[in-house]
Amino acid sequence: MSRDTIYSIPLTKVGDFEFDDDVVRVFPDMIARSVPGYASMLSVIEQLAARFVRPGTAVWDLGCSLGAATRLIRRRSPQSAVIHAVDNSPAMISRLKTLLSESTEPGCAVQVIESDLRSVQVENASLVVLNLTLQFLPPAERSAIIASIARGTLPGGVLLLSEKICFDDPGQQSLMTELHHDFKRAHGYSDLEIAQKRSAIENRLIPETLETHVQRLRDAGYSTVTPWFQCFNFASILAVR
Ligand code: GEK
Repeated sequence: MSRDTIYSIPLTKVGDFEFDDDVVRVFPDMIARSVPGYASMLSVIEQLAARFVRPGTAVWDLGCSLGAATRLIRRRSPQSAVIHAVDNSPAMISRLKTLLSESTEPGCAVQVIESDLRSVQVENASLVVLNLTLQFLPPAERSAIIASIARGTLPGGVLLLSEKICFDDPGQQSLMTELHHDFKRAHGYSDLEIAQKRSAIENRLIPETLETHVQRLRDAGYSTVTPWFQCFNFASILAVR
């Protein structure tokens, strides 16, 4: 796995973060060293697939990147299920197609779709995964996106939503931000890398509070909405239709 050194040298101007070829090359290392609890999120997604994906239904992995979740779900799903793996980054999709074509693991069908997730119609879903993706969509559009996903989800189907979150309380916000930065330092990022990545991503990734996410899921018609994981300013919620 290639090591992420993208922000290790001083840049005269830090541009907005893009999911391009440079990021794709280091993505597994970048996300593992940047998101506290990423491995736990994936492991629970695999567990959910075993429980919730039913024969003949669809799984939607929206913002699938390199298919870390898709590849785990595939293992645990019935052969007659189909996974729709959606991402709007051509670089991510191209690499995912290569990874899947090289895989010899048995599993259900995977349809890889290069598209903005707002242009796909989720349907027949027993499991929908938004693992660290909604945070990149404009906040004003998030309720419509979640409502549309809920309409395409079968009764008893689930949505797994993981997000970077923020806090109303300024003390909590600054403590969680500092603890997240400590996490990144402990995983080998320098202060320069942390600062430059922060300015690259601040216009692209807009966190909301956990309460905002929970309320939106309830409003969309999910019957049970339960945060199941939080580490510092990252959280994951399970919502049952
Ligand atoms: C994982 N889920 O490894 N439509 C489709 N994809 C999008 C959109 C959009 N509008 N906006 C952003 N993306 C993955 C990790 S990464 C999280 C998800 C991160 C895609 C974007 O191209 C990228 O691949 C992904 O969402 C977010 O479990 O990098 O912090």
